This record gives sequence, C-alpha cells and structure tokens, in this order.
Amino acid sequence: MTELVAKTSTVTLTINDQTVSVPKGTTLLEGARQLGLKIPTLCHLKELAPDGSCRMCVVEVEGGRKGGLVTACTAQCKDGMVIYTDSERVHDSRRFVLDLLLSNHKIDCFACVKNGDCQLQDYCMDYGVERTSFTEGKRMPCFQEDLSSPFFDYDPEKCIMCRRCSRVCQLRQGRDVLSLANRGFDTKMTPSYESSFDQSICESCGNCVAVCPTGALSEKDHKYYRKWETNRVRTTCPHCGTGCQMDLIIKGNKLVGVEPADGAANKNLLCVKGRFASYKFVGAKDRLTDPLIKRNGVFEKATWEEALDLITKKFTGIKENYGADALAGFSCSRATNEDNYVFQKMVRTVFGTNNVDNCARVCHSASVHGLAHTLGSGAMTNPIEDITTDVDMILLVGSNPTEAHPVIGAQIRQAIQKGTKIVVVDPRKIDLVKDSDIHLQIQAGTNVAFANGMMHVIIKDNLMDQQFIENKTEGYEALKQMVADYTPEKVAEICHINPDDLRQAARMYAKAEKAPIIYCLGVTEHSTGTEGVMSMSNLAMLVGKIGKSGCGVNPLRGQNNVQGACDMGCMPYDFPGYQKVNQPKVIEKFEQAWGVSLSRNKGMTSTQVLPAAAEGKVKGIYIFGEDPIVTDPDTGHVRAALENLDFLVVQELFMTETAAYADVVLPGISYAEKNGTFTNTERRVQRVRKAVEPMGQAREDYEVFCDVMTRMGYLSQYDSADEIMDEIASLVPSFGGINYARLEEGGLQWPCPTADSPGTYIMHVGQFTRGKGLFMAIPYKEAKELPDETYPYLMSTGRMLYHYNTRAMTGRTEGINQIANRSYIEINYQDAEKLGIKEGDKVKVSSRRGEIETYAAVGDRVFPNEVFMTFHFPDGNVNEITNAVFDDIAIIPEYKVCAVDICPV
Ligand SMILES: Nc1nc2c(c(=O)[nH]1)N[C@H]1C(S)=C(S)[C@@H](COP(=O)(O)OP(=O)(O)OC[C@H]3O[C@@H](n4cnc5c(=O)[nH]c(N)nc54)[C@H](O)[C@@H]3O)O[C@H]1N2
Ligand SMILES: Nc1nc2c(c(=O)[nH]1)N[C@H]1C(S)=C(S)[C@@H](COP(=O)(O)OP(=O)(O)OC[C@H]3O[C@@H](n4cnc5c(=O)[nH]c(N)nc54)[C@H](O)[C@@H]3O)O[C@H]1N2
Ligand code: SF4
Ligand code: SF4
Ligand code: SF4
Ligand SMILES: [Mo]
Repeated sequence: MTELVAKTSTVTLTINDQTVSVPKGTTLLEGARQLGLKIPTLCHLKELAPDGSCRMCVVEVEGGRKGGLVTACTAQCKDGMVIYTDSERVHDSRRFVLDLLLSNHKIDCFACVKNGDCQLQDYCMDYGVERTSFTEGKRMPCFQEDLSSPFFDYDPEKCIMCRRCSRVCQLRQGRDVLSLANRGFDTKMTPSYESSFDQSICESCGNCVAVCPTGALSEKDHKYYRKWETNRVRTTCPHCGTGCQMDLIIKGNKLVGVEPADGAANKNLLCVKGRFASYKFVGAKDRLTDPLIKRNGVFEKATWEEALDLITKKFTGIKENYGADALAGFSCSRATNEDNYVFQKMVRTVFGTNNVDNCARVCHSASVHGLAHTLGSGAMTNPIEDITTDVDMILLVGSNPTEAHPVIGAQIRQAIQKGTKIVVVDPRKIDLVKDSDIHLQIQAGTNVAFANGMMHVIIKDNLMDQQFIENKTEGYEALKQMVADYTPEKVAEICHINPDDLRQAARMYAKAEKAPIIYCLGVTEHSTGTEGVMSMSNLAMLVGKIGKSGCGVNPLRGQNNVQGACDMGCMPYDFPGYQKVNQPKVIEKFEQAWGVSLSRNKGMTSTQVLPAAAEGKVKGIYIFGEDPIVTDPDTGHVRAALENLDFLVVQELFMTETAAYADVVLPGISYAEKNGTFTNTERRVQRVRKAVEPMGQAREDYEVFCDVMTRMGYLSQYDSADEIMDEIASLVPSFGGINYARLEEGGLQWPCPTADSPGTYIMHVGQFTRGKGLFMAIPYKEAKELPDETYPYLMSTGRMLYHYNTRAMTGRTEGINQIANRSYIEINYQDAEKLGIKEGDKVKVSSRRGEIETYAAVGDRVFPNEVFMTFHFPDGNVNEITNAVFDDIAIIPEYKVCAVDICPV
C-alpha cells in the first residue's frame, strides 16, 4: 500500500538532461528550481496561484504541442517529460516578451531609483535586449506619477502590467486598493477609481512595492541608496508580537530601508510599521548618546564611571537603610531575551528582591495568570499559520488585528476570502466587522457575561464535547450550574446585544470543526481581566477545541518581545521559564546556579510598586525601556510615585517623559545595534542581528546591567549574547534545546527541551500542561467605574494602525506623522449631534482623575454613549484620565473602561 502511494505520488522527468523526481502536482517552475535552475518570472509570486500572464517563464517541452513552449509556472511535471529551460527557442521567446515590454516602458534607467535593483533590467541584460525593436507606432503614454503616499512613489510609465501589486494587495493584504483601469493602450494599474494612494483605502504596508519587478512602485527612501552600495541583515521586527522577519538595508553605518523576508509568521508580508517605521528612529538625532546625571534639576553629561558609581552608591545605600524590597526594576519588553534575562538576574542577585516586572503587567498579565491556572501555560496555544489556514470559523474577542497585529490581520482576511467564517466580539466596528458573519457589539467590560451566555446556549443545545470534558478536564459541574443562570436574554441585556445573535454565534462556534479563539486586550485590560481570560479557556474546553490543529485559546501578545520578557522571568512570581519563586526547590536551583542567596519574599508587580513608591515604601527604581508616565493609567498617581523616589534610573533610547524624572539616564541601544533574540506571540524564538554600530557612548543594555552587578559585589560578564542564551538554556527546561547555531536555520517554538526537539507547534496535545484542564465557574462582575450623571460616557482606550504605544519609534518617522499626528476621540453621530460637536472639533474630555483636550472623530465606529481614544499622542494623553483600578489576580489596570464627560471647547 505504501509503495503504491509512493509510486503514484511522485513523477520523474528530465530537465536540461538532468533527471529529477518530484511530488505529483509540482509545477515545472518548482521542479527546475529544485535542480537549482533559474527560470525568469515577472508575474509569478510563490505564495499565490500561478498567473501565467507575463510569459517570461516559458520552457520547451520535447514533442509538446503549441510548438512545445509552455509557461513553467502553470504546467505540471509529468512522468517521462523532457524539458529544456534554456534552449534557443526559449530564449527567442523570452527576448520577444522583453522586447514588447520595453516598447511600453519609460526606459530612463539612469534616473530611476531602482537602477540595479530591477528585474526587468536584469532580464534584459541576461537576454541581450538593449532596446525595443517596436519603434513603429510605439506608444509614449503620458501617465502622471502618483507621489501622494508618504512612503512610496508610483510611476505608471514604468509599469509592465504584471499585476503582482494588485494581486498581493487583494489576495494577501486583503485590501484591494489596486486594479487595472481602462482598456487597450490606455490600460493602467491604479488605485481604485483612478484616484491617488492618499485618497484610497491603502494601509501603506508597502507589500505591493516589495513585489513590483520594476521601478514603477518604489520606496521614497530608495532615492538615498543604490542597491550595490548596501548590505542587508536579516532580523525581527521591533514592533508587535507577530514577529515578522525582515531585512534591514544598510548603507555605511546607516539604515536606509527595510524589506520583507520569508519568516514563519509573515511569509514575505510586513505592515507599515515594520516596513517604514523600523529604521529612521535608530539614527534619529535625538538618540541618547551619553550617560546623564541630574544636578540641581538639570541633566549633565557624565562618564560611565561616574554614572555607574552613583547608581551603585545610591542603590546600595537604599538597600542598607530600607531593605532590599525598597528597590524595584521594570524590564523592557522591546529588548531582547538576553537583555531581559540579565536584567532580572541583576534585580534578584544584587538588589536582592523579587520586585521585577515588565509591561505584560499592564497588557497580558491576565493571560499569563489566567491560562497558566486553567491550562498550565499562559502562552498562545496554536501558531498563527495554524489558526488562519483552513479553519472553519474564528471567534475574535477584543482583538483588532488589522491594526494591532496587521500581518496576522492580513492572514485572517485571507482566510475569510477562502471561506472561513468570523464572529467579531468587540464594542467597536473594527475593520474586520465588515467581513464578519456576526458582530456581537458588546459593551466594554462584559466579556464574562458574553462567554457565560455562549456556554449556556452550548450546554442547553447539548453541543458540548462530553468525552473531552470527562477525560481531560475538571470543575465542569460547578461551571454548568453557574452558567445555567446566563440565559441569552439576560446576557443580551448586560451586553446590549441581540439574544439571537448570541445563540447563533454559540452554535456556529460549537459546531465548527476547526475554530480558534483569538483574543487580545479587549479581554485582559479589565478589573475582571483574569476572569475574562479564564472564560475564554472555559469556552474552548467546553467544546473540546484545544490541543488540536486550527483551534485553541490564542492571546495575541502585544510587544515584539513581551512573551520573551515573561519567559525570562521578568515577573515577581517567576524565575526564568515560569519556575515559581515560592517553591523552595526552585529557589535552591537558582541559588546554586547563580551562586548567591536569593530573596524568599513575595515580589510586587509594577502596578503595586508605583503606589508603594508614593507611600514611601519603595525608594529606588531601575526602569529599563518603559515609559510609565505616558503608558500607565492615571498619570497623576505615576507622577506622585516617581517624584517621591530617592533614586530613579532610566535606561532608554530617548529622553522620554519618564526619563525626565530620573536621577540618572543611561543610553541603551536599539534592536538594530545588537545581537539577541525575540520571542513572538506564537512562542517562536527568533534572531535579532546587529546591523549598525551604536551611537556615541551608548552600550549593550546587558553589559550595563553586568557592570552594575559587578560594582554591587557580584562579578558578572558575558562575551556575547549567545553565551547568555546558553545560560538560559541550562536553567530553563523549555529552552533546553535552543541555541544560536540552531536559530540560524530559523526560529524555534518553545517548549524545545532537547537538542533534537523540533520545538512545539501546538500546545496541550494529548494532555494539558497542567494535567487536567480546569473549568472555573465565574460570575459576571461590572467594571469598577460606570457612567453616571456627572460622567455619562463609557470610555475605552486602545490602538490605531500607524502609531505604536508611546510613539518612541513611529513618532520619529515623518511619513507616519504625516498620516496621523494628533489625538482624537471616536464618538457616535448621535452623541456628537446632542453635544453640538462636528468632525475635527476640539473637545474637552474629563474624568474623576483630570481633563484633557482632543479632537472629535465622529462616526458610527462606537456605540452611542460610548467613546474610544488611543494613548499614542502627547497632546491629550488619555492616561491622564484613565482609571488606576486593578484586577485582583494579575493586578492589571482597567484601561478599557472608565466614565468620562465630553464638551466642546
Ligand atoms: N499599531 C499598533 N500595533 C500594536 C500596538 C500599538 O500601539 N500600535 N501595541 C502592541 C501592544 S503592546 C499590544 S498589547 C497589542 C494590543 O492589541 P489589541 O488588543 O488588538 O488592541 P487594542 O486596540 O488595545 O484593543 C483591541 C480591541 O478591544 C476592544 N475592546 C475594548 N473593550 C472590550 C471589551 O470589554 N470586550 C471586548 N470583547 N472587546 C473590547 C477595542 O474596541 C479594540 O478594538 O497591540 C500591539 N500592536
Ligand atoms: N490607555 C491605555 N494605556 C495603555 C494601554 C492601553 O490599551 N490603553 N496599553 C498598555 C500596554 S498593552 C502596554 S504593553 C504598555 C506599553 O508601555 P511602554 O512599554 O511604556 O511603551 P513603549 O512605547 O513600548 O515603550 C518602550 C520604551 O522602550 C524603549 N526601548 C525600545 N527598545 C529598547 C532597547 O532595546 N533598549 C532600551 N534601553 N530601551 C528600549 C523605547 O525607546 C520606549 O521608550 O502601554 C499600556 N498603556
Ligand atoms: S501599500 Fe499595501 S494596502 Fe496600499 S496598495 Fe500597496 S499592498 Fe495595497
Ligand atoms: S506597478 Fe509594478 S507590480 Fe504593479 S503591475 Fe506595474 S509593474 Fe507590476
Ligand atoms: S505585523 Fe507587527 S511584527 Fe509584523 S511588521 Fe507589522 S509591527 Fe512588525
Ligand atoms: Mo501590550
């Protein structure tokens, strides 16, 4: 039987006198490439079905019909075929194609930014086509250039109509901005309705530009370099947790551009931030280049010696006078695993406290705690590819991936195009709503009620997976009793949705074979965040959709390396690898490995450290790459905390608002200036590679921590980042098989316990990490601050596509600011009318914490009586007015609900 399968599933043929066996269904193009033969293509894209329109890839089939020439991208390999890829006839045909293309191409190579970086030019050289022979009747069209995008230019006269751009935009980015307009000689590739890019729905991802084989679409910054003057370095995007792979383009010691690479998570796609906002900030003029010491309220340049001596003296003094727990460290989820590992080691070994945390606290700490409690691991269960390929439906809860994880968003759009159904659970009409089958526009803060309602319907309709529940879980009876109360009618009232929509969504999810839950901060950033997360795992376990392909509970982690910062133990309760600080065996293990005695005290979360500082219990904080003045809730309380400290150190790329409060500011270095690894949302550890030298006196972040450790009496030194990874692997069982040599071949998904482990694609297969999956019966609780007469609007906060968190990086990319440069508040038409507010009007938004001014964005994206703001902009920073109340378990702030009032200014 197996032999038969083997026989029928491969075919053997001859290509250029070489014999090759390939799986049935392989195209001639793929078959030839397997032999290392290069066949030219202009319209082909490996991720999409063959187009066969440019005819550059023709090859000769011996004895074939139509003169024996076929397009290699569409023709399949057959047994006994004899193929020639470089015969005279093939060359003649290709020359004819190029000749025709040139007849319609503005041959202006000297003035073209893509000179030397152009496939058309390369092929013309290869095939000896210097000019077109179609001089008679040659068309010289006068199409206008479109320079309206802040990031790229379009010159239609260089377009060869290969349709790569429009196919990528439609079928991969899911946007459909570009199409061919007009007919005959007037045919033109153009943004919809012959408008310009800036007037279209273009998202500036640049994925069309990346595939354009000519100078028709080119990056604006390509003006500043010629391909032959540059080097490229493969690395990982420094923005969101998708973990896209990309190449930095380097000229001299300067980054001049980024191009997408074929990574597991992105497969040659990037979003606007990776593509256009990842390089300019690195060489920004206002990068910190020297240590700074504040003297009489003014920062003065200092030597590393002076700065490190002062830090040592102050921190040692605080420790001696007030005890180790008067010190704390906030680590940087933007920095590498290696930096984060050494940072928490510094806090634990020389500060002597477990007061170490990272921005996951204000982000997905609820996922880390909630999923670890119910499943045994707080990480995303299934990989991105698995939950966006061939799944029947997606349950998307409180996640706006087309803006916050755009390359995942694009893959979800691709899935929808191929027939995947999607239920969007979000208080706002996010972009994916228009493609959704059901939109449950629940009121922010009601996730638990929504999930209980879903489970009520599933149990009532007997759609649960009884066998899975019995064999693999515990706690079901209590859950069943609890959700019995949550009738669709009751839930509909709490969530302000239609009960039938809820019924339909529940049935759709339960009946689907493959259906992942994908969720994000709409679930976690609540005073009931951990409960919301556990409600997601309840739901998935009830229908047995976990530990299986195309299913699972999938928190999309936010920052590029927030998964890593947690994995590396930058959390008060966990050593690296989630090994618990409260377990004596674990402490002993780390004491032995690190050769010091370690604190047995429970550490504080960053959200507990700040109030403790305000009370004078915490006296010294070391902040590594975070900006809590901008990003923590209720800025007033953060200010009070930082002002009350005896000593604050901030290690940063820029003079941030938080750095302004520091006593010592140390210059750190960015992802492009260091070697290391980031771990993306799907647990994939990927390399970050040094592309340029740091500026001024700035040094490796981990080296600075080592110096502090050494000065505080614990000798510490690493020669390189890979040495740190080896130490991590020796202490963290799930990293046991990870090292830089293996990472050269691509990323590895932890758990990867041994050198021969391929890593773990899907978690909880067969058995939960915890043993049995735990159902938690969770009743719905209201958010802590709801609208009332004084503050009648429910405000939620979150993100937009173009800016990233504090804008430390995106704000230093001019094109991004051209598109979005001021804060805004999304408000419903009805409310705007009631308040006499028009689009773009300046408004005052106030809460119990304070007031800010911003501009109205009037529409129907939000529900009446609800408003939404982003926290990206320095004008009208919304965290001046958000509510610093917390979830009891993860101590995560309720960024997603507070009560405000609005009035015109
Ligand atoms: N462009 C961009 N991308 C980013 C970032 C960025 O700043 N800019 N930041 C990164 C980071 S750190 C993170 S953590 C991620 C966050 O990524 P997301 O969580 O996707 O982003 P948010 O906009 O904060 O919130 C997501 C959605 O939750 C909805 N929501 C609010 N309250 C509720 C609720 O109670 N229930 C439900 N079901 N939905 C609710 C909001 O309407 C919003 O559409 O993005 C990462 N990616
Ligand atoms: N209202 C509201 N507020 C929110 C949220 C919300 O939804 N609503 N979301 C919250 C969430 S999810 C998050 S994650 C936080 C994010 O909050 P933050 O972590 O404070 O925000 P970032 O802009 O990511 O700041 C990272 C800083 O690290 C620096 N940096 C980057 N790389 C390096 C490096 O390699 N070395 C050094 N030394 N520094 C580096 C950058 O210059 C930048 O200033 O914001 C939270 N705040
Ligand atoms: S930049 Fe992206 S969204 Fe805009 S046209 Fe190109 S592929 Fe489409
Ligand atoms: S703009 Fe570029 S990618 Fe698009 S059809 Fe023209 S040549 Fe092809
Ligand atoms: S999706 Fe995220 S990781 Fe990918 S390019 Fe955009 S910001 Fe970078
Ligand atoms: Mo985040």
